[in-house]
Order: sequence, then C-alpha cells, then structure tokens
Amino acid sequence: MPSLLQFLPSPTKRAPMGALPLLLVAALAFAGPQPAAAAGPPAAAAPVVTSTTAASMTLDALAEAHGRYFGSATDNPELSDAAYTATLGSEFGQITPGNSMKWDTIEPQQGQFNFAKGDAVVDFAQQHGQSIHAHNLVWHSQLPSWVSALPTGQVRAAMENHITTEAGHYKGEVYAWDVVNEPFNDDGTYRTDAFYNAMGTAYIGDALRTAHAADPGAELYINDYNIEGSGAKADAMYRLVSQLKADGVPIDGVGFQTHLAVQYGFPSGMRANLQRFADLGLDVAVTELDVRVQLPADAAKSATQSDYYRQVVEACLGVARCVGITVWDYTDKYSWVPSTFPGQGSACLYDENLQPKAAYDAVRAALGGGSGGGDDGGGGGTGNSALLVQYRNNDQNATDNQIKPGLRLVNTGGGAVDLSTVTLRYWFTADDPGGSPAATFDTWCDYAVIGCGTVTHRVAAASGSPAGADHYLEVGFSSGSLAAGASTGDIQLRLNKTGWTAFDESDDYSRTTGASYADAPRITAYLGGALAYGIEP
Ligand code: 9MR
Repeated sequence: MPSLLQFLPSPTKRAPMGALPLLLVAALAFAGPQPAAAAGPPAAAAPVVTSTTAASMTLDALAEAHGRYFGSATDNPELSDAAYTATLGSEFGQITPGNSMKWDTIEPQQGQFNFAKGDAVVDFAQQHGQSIHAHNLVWHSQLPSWVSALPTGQVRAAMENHITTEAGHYKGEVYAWDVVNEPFNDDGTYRTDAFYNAMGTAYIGDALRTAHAADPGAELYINDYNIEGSGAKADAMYRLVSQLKADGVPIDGVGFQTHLAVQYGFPSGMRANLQRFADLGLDVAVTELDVRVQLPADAAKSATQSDYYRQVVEACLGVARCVGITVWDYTDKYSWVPSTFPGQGSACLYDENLQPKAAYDAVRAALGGGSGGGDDGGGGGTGNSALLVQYRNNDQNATDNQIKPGLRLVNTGGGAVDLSTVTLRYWFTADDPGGSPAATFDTWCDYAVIGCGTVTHRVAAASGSPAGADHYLEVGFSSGSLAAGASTGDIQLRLNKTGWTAFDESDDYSRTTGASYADAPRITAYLGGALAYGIEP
C-alpha cells in the first residue's frame, strides 16, 4: 500500500512526534477551526478525513494526524520476507527490534559485542523513514548466563559497560531506549534478578544515568507488562517512577507493553492509568500491543479482539502524552504468541497470509480513518451516506443528577458525509413532573476524538412526550466530513438539569447499561433533518 509519507521528506529518526508535515495537514482537508485542547486529548490536527485521503492513509499517517506514531516490532529473520517488509516499510512509522538489541544478541560473551543484527534493523528503519524505539538494555530474560554467574560485586560494572557500549553504538540512531525492562513481578514486588540481587533497586537509577550519559538525546523508558490497568503492579511502577523523578534520575517515559488476551478482559481504567503517569511529567507509550485469543478464533472472539484494539487506541488518543502505539509484530505469521502460549494465537492486526483482519479496521476506525479492507471488520454498508450510531453508557448510576452518553457516528455508506448536515438524538426523561417553570438543562462535551469544538449539543422537549422520552439531547457538528467507512470516534457527552435535581434514567428510551460501544438503534440520526438511522420513540 503506498504511503502518503513516501511523498514527504523523511521524518527525522529522533523525532517521531515532530510537526505534522504541511502536505499531510492539507490532505486532511478538515473544514472547520481546530478545536481547543480539552483535558486529555492533544490539540492535534482533526482526525476527520475525506474519503479520498482516508482510504489511502496508512495507520501511521492516521496516527500522525493525532500527533502519534503507529509502529511495529520486527526481527531479523523476517526482513528477508519481501511481502512482509513491503507492509512493514509502508504502513508503520516506527520500529522496535523484537530481539536483535537484547543482551544475549549484542554481548553473548563478556566484552564481545556484535551489533550486526541490531544494525540491520536500524538500516531497514532508516531506509523507510521510521523511528526506532530500541529494546532493551537491562532485562532478566535473554540475558547470557555469564552475567548471572558474575560475583555480585562485578555486576554493576558489567551492566554499566553493556549500557555504555550498546547505547553508545546506537547514539543518534534511535529515538528511545527501553533501559530497564520488566523490573516487577505481577504482585508489584521487584524481580530478584542478577541486577537486583547485586544492587537492590539502585540498579534502575544507575542504568538510566548510564544510558543518559551514553546517549543524551535518547528518550529513556522503563517498560513492563500487566501495568496497563489499575492494580498492584501498576501502582508499583507508579511509585518507582515517581521516586525516580523526585530523585532527578533521567527518565522520560513509561512503556505499557499491552499484551492482552480476550479471555482475561480489558485492563480496567487504562486511560486514567496512563494519564496518572503522564501527570508525573512523563511520556507514555503502548509498546508491544497484541490481543491473543484461544484458538480456534471465531466471530465473537474476533469482535472482542477488535474492541480491545479499539479501546487501546482510544486510551492512547485520550492522553496527550501518549506518544504512540507499537504492535508486537503486525502479523500472525511472526507472532511470539503460539510458541509461548500453546493453543492461543491470532493476536495481531494481520493474519498469517498478511491480510488485514477486523482488528485492523477497528484500529483504523479508532484513528479516524475508514476501512482498509479487513476481512470482517465493518466498513461495508450499502448505498450512499448510510449512518450508524454506537453508544456506551459512561455513568452506571441511574439515579444521580447527570446523564453521560458516549456516542460514535459511523459512516457505513459508500460516500463521504458532510457532518454539518447530521444530527443525533439521545432520548430521555427529565423526571421533572409538573416542574414550574419547566426544567432547563446544561449540556457538555467532555471529550471527542474529533474535538469538542466541532460538536454542538442542546436539549429539546420532545413533541407528544412519548414513553421514556419527553426530551432529547441533540448532538450536531459545526463542520467536517466523515469519509466512507470512517467513525467520528468517541464523543463523551454529559447533561444535567440547571437545578441539579436527580434523574431516574432506568426508563429512558435511549439508555442501556452497556459500558462498551454497541450499535444503538434507539439513538436516532438525521441527515438534513430526515431520519437516517434508528427508531424514534
Ligand atoms: O518477541 C520476542 C520473542 O521472539 C522472544 O522469544 C521472547 C523471549 O522472551 O521475547 C519476545 O519479546 C518480549 C519482549 O522482549 C518483552 N516483553 C514480552 C515480549 C514477548 O515475550
């Protein structure tokens, strides 16, 4: 697939977050003013793209429209697979070497360094204008036995020499380093590996300082898994990096590996968890994303997998300092999962034949792009300008004084939709019997992928007061175009009565208790005022 970026100057390898190329901004063709930065999302170019650009934009180009990169891991044996490298080189803007920069590859015997495999990955990335998130310098695994066999008194010098030599070799070549990988057990205690046993927790600060001295321009990360949602391990990482920041240790980011499995559920509160790390003044990144299933995969597992991928993208887009997303290889052909978890697999965006899956379309849609041709992932639709409304309930309390619908509008038709002609109605009851004067309302947009500055909202009384629906929240768009197959992404709305009295939402026509996005035929959509989706009350 040709990349827009192929026609642009190569991005500098040290700055994947660099300014959006002007040509790309123009290609986005966003008609309206840029929304003001809301809490959380960045004030990046709007992701609503025209049909002519959305279909041809790569995942990385779509991510760049949000000021992020979209990358993939790769490994040396795969680099001779021409069909594989064609997509690796065009669809992704960032590369992480899966194995070729690890200690056992780089320094298998003490003092004997071999950079050939790492250099090959760097060469590939540079030839394709991709940044490199290097991986990794200090890790308990893929560590040659000579390190663990050292007397504890010699481990610090060996670690510092390894870091100085390797980070020095790649100085100026890589954007970021995973300096310390996986320092924690799942219960939040420290792994008792060779480094911890020799130096206690001090090895972490020492490693970061040594890496900074070797390559002062590199962004320095600590990277781990099972820290994506709230929990003991995430809390342990939070305490560690808080202390490192307080101590003035050079740390720039936290990597959230995000190896998910549909059978274990989605990490709770991922976006809020990323945000609390960002609030420490750190970048955050999704560094090794995949979502495995128990084989055989089926439609239900595939749907859940797509939903998890979508949620990860939305979590990252919802945190201004989330700099990008890397998948832990883009294709099932080269996934680490089947060999590590027998009976599990199908974890990647592309299948073993390098064909994009439904999860790929879900990622595209979450990034604001249209369908890229995944095998069962939507984007089909018939006719022109068909609309679909999806909803999730952002407030499970049915009797408090606010209503919080999350909405997404999807264009399932074959042509672009002028958003300024679209309105949506979320139907509810005011629960204000005989109110005199009648209740008035405040409405809010708390967050929208397309920018709240583009989203209009008001409450109106419904004529005839149908059951469960004496009022509706009307949502519109001041400008923008929704490409064929594209979604607006998450729009988080909120309303209250001006007098802040409680609602009873349990009988509201449009409400469900679903906390994940699902098609919502009881929320209606209108094109030019004519009903285009859903069933009115
Ligand atoms: O993808 C890597 C795989 O080829 C190796 O066999 C494996 C060995 O542990 O490491 C894999 O990558 C890991 C990464 O370095 C750290 N996070 C977990 C990844 C998956 O195991």
